[in-house]
Amino acid sequence: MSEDLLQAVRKRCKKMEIPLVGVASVERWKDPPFQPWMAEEFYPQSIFPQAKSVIVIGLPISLPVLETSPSIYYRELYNTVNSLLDQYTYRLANFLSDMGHPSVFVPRDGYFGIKALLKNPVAFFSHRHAALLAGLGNFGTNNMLLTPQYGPRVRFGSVFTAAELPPDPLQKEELCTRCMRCVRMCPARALDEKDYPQGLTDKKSCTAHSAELNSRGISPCGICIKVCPVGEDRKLYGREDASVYSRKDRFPEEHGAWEHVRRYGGL
Ligand code: B12
Ligand code: SF4
Ligand code: SF4
Repeated sequence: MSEDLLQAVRKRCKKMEIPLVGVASVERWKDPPFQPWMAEEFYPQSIFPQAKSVIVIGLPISLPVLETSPSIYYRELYNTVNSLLDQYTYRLANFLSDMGHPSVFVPRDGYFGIKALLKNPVAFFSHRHAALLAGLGNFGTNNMLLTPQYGPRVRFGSVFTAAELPPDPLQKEELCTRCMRCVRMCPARALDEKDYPQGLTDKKSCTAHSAELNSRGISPCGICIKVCPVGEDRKLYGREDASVYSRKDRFPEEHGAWEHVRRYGGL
């Protein structure tokens, strides 16, 4: 186990302003924390047989931008974060490979547009499960991985590496408060009240809603991550009171700003 190498990776991530970094040993996929789990062909060592560790990074989705969703503003942020995730994980993989540890990045999504998702809404690797096993958070009723720092408002990217890095401890405290805001506010009724993985997102309804927004240039939706009360980021933006989304009478300035943004840039 190389503690020094891990420190070098962390230093590199800090230089790139990556706030969340976690490490999982690939053995963790064989000893899942809950059932049902994914098929073995989705494990990192099945995709990259040299893999010994997975490094997962997380970049935040700024709450005030997400609050304008559905909008071109959130879409642009989503694209920016996606591009950074791919660039950072690509660079981290090369950083490790250059030091003699064969490594590869995994794209943050991995599908050929919404049509491919409508055909089969599953990718070859799950970053949510990787982030869970790297100790970055745990699952919420909205099927997203919640983190203490940003709740579900974080996107993940992963690096498979042959280096044996010391793994991070799993997040012990359950973060989801089961408030059911995500379930109530979902415009496609794609979520139910059961905990993950008993209650799974209705991928068809969510994807169909996303396809409709995409045809107007204002996907993704993201309401289920916007309304979640978990995350330190809510304090930073003065958003502890979640009634802000339903009470236009009490928050006219905020609603005015979101409506303004939504009027521009889409179809
Ligand atoms: C396909 C996809 C979608 C689809 C399908 C959604 C879904 N819930 O799977 C659509 C378009 C609908 C979608 C929507 C959204 N997505 Co999306 N999506 C993905 C993507 C590309 C692949 C997910 C995947 O297929 N993983 C692989 C399979 C193996 O895992 P799985 O589907 O989770 O589940 C398997 C196992 O867990 C197991 N399993 C689990 N439970 C059960 C139960 C039973 C009975 C059985 C038999 C098996 C089983 O079998 C499943 C199938 O093999 C990932 C990126 C990635 N590559 O990880 C992002 C990702 C999951 N999405 C993300 C986000 C943020 C969203 C949205 C909020 C949109 C947005 N950006 O604003 C919504 C939220 C929807 C929701 N609440 O679930 C983030 C999540 C971040 C986080 N904090 O968790 C990800 C990780 C992207 C990223 N790089 O950060 N998404
Ligand atoms: S992204 Fe939108 S449609 Fe999909 S589950 Fe979340 S709230 Fe529902
Ligand atoms: S909105 Fe509430 S129920 Fe949904 S994931 Fe967040 S804490 Fe859990």
